[in-house]
Amino acid sequence: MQRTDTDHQFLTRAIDLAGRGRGRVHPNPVVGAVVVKDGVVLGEGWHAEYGGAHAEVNAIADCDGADLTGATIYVSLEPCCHQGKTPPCTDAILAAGISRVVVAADDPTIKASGRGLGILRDEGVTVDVAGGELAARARLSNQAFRKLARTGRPWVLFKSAMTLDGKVATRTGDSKWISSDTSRALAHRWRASVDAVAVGIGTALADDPQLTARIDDSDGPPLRQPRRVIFDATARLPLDSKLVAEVHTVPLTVVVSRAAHRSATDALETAGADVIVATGQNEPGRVRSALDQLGERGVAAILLEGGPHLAGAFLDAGEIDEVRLFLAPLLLGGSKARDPLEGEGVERISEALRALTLDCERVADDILVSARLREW
Ligand code: AOF
Ligand code: ZN
Repeated sequence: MQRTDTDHQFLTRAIDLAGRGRGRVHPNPVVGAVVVKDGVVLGEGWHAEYGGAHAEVNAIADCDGADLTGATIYVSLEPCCHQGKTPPCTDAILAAGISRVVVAADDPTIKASGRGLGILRDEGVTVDVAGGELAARARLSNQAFRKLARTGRPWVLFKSAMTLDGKVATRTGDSKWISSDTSRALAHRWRASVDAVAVGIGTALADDPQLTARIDDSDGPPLRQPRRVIFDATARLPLDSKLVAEVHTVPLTVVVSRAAHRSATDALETAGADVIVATGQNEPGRVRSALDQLGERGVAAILLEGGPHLAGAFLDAGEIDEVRLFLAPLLLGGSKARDPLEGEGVERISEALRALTLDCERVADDILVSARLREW
């Protein structure tokens, strides 16, 4: 594309505006748009509510009926051309008489992926697609949406809290608490930002957790509650667990294997749980099968909280997309103290999964290390 400083500036603005929809449009993408004519911004918009008007439509409406002939619209995602919950944005752009469309990222959904841009070009609109850093930024803002669109499986964020010697529990299994209150409150915010929180049955039996998003901030708005997902091959989750007790307040999915007894899965279903039968020859295969079925249920982002056995199976399956690890200033020692990731692992360093990015920040007494493993 013919890049100018102004293109860069307005496209950056569109990507910034997209962020205003974060947390409100999920699992749809965050999208922002800016309409510019003769170097003057006439309108700005973003996708603000799930099922609501798209960014382009809002930006055009914000122009208050100004003559948009010769105007350019900058959009962080390629415009849709399908009739979904709202009419196609390509129609709105053409109807407004806009002459040029500048796009940051592609939309990988089957019904989009270049079609809207083709329609616009056929109608004589100049279409420019950004590359480089702006395109990457726009793609990063919609990782869950993109992975679900491309693979049918949700994007997975693995979170763990470990000691300086890399342990997540003592040799007796004690793990309360490794990270600071502040770190744990942050993790509760992450829960509120995903569609599902997943743990293995070992963790569910040991801790009897609720897995809801809770923060001691009575002034703030109520947190969005993710579905709880328990990987429980033989359906051992007790009917009197807190997870089952709250099933009518927050949805609960139990992932079992074919080895689970029908009587146990029936009892869970009768109690109100959603039961998924994961198929596959081994644990990584069953993880992928479960993710396929969760994707079909519209789950786009999962926070994986362990334990080590389940997290290892996710890693072996190649299904961890990002990790966030709290490093706490503790040392446990002990060869039987637990590591964050079990499973098979790799044989050679040359086969190791290498993070694409690595960042760290101080959170109270802990250090938070974040790494992106895959980009979509
Ligand atoms: C755009 N601009 O602001 C957004 C787009 O069900 P709907 O009608 O809301 O359509 C959702 C799909 O539209 C979504 O999966 C994605 O492909 C695209 N999102 N497209 O042109 C926007 N939010
Ligand atoms: Zn649209």
